[in-house]
Amino acid sequence: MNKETTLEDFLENQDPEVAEIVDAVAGQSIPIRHEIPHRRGDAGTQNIYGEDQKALDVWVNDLLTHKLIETNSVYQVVSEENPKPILNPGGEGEYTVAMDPLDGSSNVKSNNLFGTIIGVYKSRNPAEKGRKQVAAFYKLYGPMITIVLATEDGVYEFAKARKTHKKYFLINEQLRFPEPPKLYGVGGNPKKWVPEFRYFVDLLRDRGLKNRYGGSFVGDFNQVLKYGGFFGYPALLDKPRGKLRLVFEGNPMSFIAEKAGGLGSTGAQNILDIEPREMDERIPIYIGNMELISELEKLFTVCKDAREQY
Ligand code: P6P
Repeated sequence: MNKETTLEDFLENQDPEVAEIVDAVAGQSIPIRHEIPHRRGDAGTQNIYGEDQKALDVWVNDLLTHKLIETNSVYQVVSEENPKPILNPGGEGEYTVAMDPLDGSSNVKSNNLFGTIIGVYKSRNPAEKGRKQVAAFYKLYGPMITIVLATEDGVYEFAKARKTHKKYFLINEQLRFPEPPKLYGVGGNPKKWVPEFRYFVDLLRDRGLKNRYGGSFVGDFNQVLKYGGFFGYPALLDKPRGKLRLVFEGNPMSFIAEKAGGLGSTGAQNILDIEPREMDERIPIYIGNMELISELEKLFTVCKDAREQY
């Protein structure tokens, strides 16, 4: 595919409904970018996790939900910012979209990276296993606005062009986590990491991987995808399920990771194989180069077995 391929060109070869869904989100980049300076504060409301919502969280959530339902390909939108699924009023559509409309919204205050995470399912079940996704993508608001899109046949990256608000062009295709891994980023208070995880992070540092953590999953994942390495929001001593959400964050990003030759794991199992028990389920997330994630899983297993001996 030549480098001047546009997102529209690429989507012509995809499932038409998936294309409509990607296009609905891609087309809102400029309105969202322009709205950011004017919605920097709190909304005065809370999401389903009881977390204070930013004004931009609510605005972007409402905008993208409306644009997605408007396509008539989408039967329902499940969002981190909505207490229940938003259904297509006409009962149209065979697809479910799971989204974190503004991942990393606390970074708006500091003007750091944030973005939108989307998982696409050809199903009317709002809580399918992540492996049932047919596509997943994220939009990253950085120096460039980019879309990283995973379909069945690989991971593609598009950059927002200077012209119309819908025009993006292909800048990377068949993205894979580079080897050797160069970066690691880990959330949570290190004092609350379990000992074996602290040992693993020390291993990464001793091997010369550089610490890069920016406070948004979408931004921290993107740099691991580009430089190779590891991102984790781990189980914590006081929060054994960690912070990040299975349906809205773990599943889409693990689908992308797997299509890029990597792995998303809870430390005990592949995230894509988890049967969601509730929409707001949190899980520990370890994601990045396959070898590193597998090494951590083995370390956790050895420590668990050792504990169970005595
Ligand atoms: P902390 C953003 O709020 C988020 O959900 C993820 O995007 C990010 O990885 C994590 O939480 C950051 O959490 O505890 O570092 O603020």
